[in-house]
Amino acid sequence: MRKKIVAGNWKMNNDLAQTELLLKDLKKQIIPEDVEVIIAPPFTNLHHSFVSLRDHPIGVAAQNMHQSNEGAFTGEISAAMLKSVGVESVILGHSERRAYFKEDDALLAEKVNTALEHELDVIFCIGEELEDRKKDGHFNVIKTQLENGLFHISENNWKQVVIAYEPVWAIGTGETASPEQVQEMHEYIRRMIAENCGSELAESVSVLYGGSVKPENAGEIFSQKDVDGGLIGGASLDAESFMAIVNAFP
Ligand code: G2H
Repeated sequence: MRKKIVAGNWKMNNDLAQTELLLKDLKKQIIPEDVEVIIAPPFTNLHHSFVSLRDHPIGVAAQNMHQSNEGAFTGEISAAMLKSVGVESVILGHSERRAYFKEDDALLAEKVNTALEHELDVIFCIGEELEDRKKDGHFNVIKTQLENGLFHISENNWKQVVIAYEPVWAIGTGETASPEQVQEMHEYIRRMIAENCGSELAESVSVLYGGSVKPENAGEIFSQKDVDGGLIGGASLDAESFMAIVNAFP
């Protein structure tokens, strides 16, 4: 049985006061026992979120981290710093990091290694651009991102890894991949893991979908065979919408 996971990626939203309000709303909700719920607030609100959620089943993730352990990297945050404020996992390779901050597969492979060494779980994001899909290159893009960024890890480390498939053309655009497109790619991702790391392991890895997931479309997406949950952006900023998505599994 694979873990069902819904993670809220707050991106660069919510100051401390807004975070307090959203946490207050989230804590009123009943979290289903079979779904792992995670929020990823900005760095400035990680510790506050961890303390506030201490007796609550919602976990706290970071949206990024630096690949080095420490040093002269002005403006950056290390894995150890995240651990020290109660963070359990980190999102790596989000398409916004890849596009705006030029994070490539080689850098992401380093970040993955550092996170795993520090016992942080990794939500590893992959996804193709619209251009790739138009020219039928989407499977190749995903294959390359997996091979160059993730497939070097040891079998033992896979327990700490979740994959999030987020087609760039469906992010924050209101455009969602159809449930068939999502299932087709998730099945492909699982096949790639099976070919590289064995079928037993492939069956155990949770693969999330991200890209304009809303309460209205979550149920259909989550009922696809190879979809184990979602990475939610915009709709995670409102407790009611986020919880409707958490409760959308069939
Ligand atoms: C994709 C997603 C969360 P949204 O970036 O990672 O955001 O749900 O707003 O498309």
